[in-house]
Amino acid sequence: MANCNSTKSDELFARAKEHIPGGVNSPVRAFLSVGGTPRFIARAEGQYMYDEDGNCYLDYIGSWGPMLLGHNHPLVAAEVVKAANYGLSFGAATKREVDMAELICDTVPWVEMVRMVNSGTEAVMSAVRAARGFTGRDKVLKFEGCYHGHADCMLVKAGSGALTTGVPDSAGVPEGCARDTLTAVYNDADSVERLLRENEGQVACIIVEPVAANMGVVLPKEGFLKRLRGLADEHGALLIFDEVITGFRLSLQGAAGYFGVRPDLVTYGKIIGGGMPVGAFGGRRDVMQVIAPVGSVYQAGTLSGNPIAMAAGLATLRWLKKHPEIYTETDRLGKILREGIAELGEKYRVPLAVNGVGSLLSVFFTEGPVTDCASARKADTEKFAKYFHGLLDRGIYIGPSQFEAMFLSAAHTDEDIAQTLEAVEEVFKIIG
Ligand code: HOZ
Repeated sequence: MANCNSTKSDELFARAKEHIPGGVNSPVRAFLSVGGTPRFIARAEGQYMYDEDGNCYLDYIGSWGPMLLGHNHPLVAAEVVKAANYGLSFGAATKREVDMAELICDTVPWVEMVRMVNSGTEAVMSAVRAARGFTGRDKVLKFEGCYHGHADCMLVKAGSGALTTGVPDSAGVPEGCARDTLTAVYNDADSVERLLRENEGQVACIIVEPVAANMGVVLPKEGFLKRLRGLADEHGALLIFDEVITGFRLSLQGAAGYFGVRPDLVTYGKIIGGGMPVGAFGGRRDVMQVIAPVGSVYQAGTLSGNPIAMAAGLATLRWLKKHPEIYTETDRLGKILREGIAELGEKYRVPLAVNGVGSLLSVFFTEGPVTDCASARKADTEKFAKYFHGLLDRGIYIGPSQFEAMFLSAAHTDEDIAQTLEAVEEVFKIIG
């Protein structure tokens, strides 16, 4: 038990709770569903994070996705410092924004135009508005357990922190807003078809995480995404892939490239900002041209295309383009980890469903299979809490919720995976 001392984190958490709701600036961080004190992080390097008490953690959160290159990558950090020397924000057009738009559009052929924003939430909110403006329709169709940020119309049967904290339908969302959000069952295209028929001519878009990663990781069944493409076309709705997590993570062309299904619009965040606050939405030229100042769908932002964020994002994406082997390598390590955990589950009779693809994975404490939100919710969250703390005490840092993903990075090594499996074995011996 290397990492039990949390004196400074305890003190900081007590102070934080006085002036920050729940002591955190994003709910899952509060450790509510696993109990205990959130660790206050002082610095991070490569695959490691260090807290205020000096504990070192092998990190599998990676800032919830952005740190695919590992923490504080020297090339990214150098570009940020270089950019900072020239000014932090201009509120005016810059060359880096053009470079970023060209880089994204050159890499992802179905993204013909792109608009930068400041977060994944903003990207989704704007993409949905664009879809509504383009189609002249109000309703949006999402999936139970998918999380698309915290815009009002997306906080209906939502995943991530909303699921963890038990408020998938948030208070404060006007009834009228929620009424225009239809929710289907992930991996059940028939449920989508039914809703489209019942709301014929009214659905502006189907929005989906092509790999769901906010009810834990849930993979699309064979043919599911293709069927969504067909249904969207058939019913005149746009298909939006929320690739805030999967974009540039599953492949350079994200999940759309990985599964070979083209959306009309795509949302990005996380990796494209290399750790700085960024989001983006893009896609078909005819759809994107509804956005102001060309079209009549308004969207704007003082810090959009911020030069420091663009510098970090460009450095990250350029590195990924130069090192495409990262995708096969993280996939290889992910597979060893997934298979290793599944074997240990069998050995110690811990009922498990291990889902994953590429550098994303989740361990559900249920017999499984986990294919949608209902089956994810069957997981034993108390067992997860014990597992989480067992790993944390052994210096392994995973998301403090059954319904979040584990993220691998280019910095993780075979030794790290072996160390993690040793820790998992020790914990399974106790909780099995
Ligand atoms: N919504 C994020 C997980 N899917 C958590 C963000 C955070 O706490 O930083």
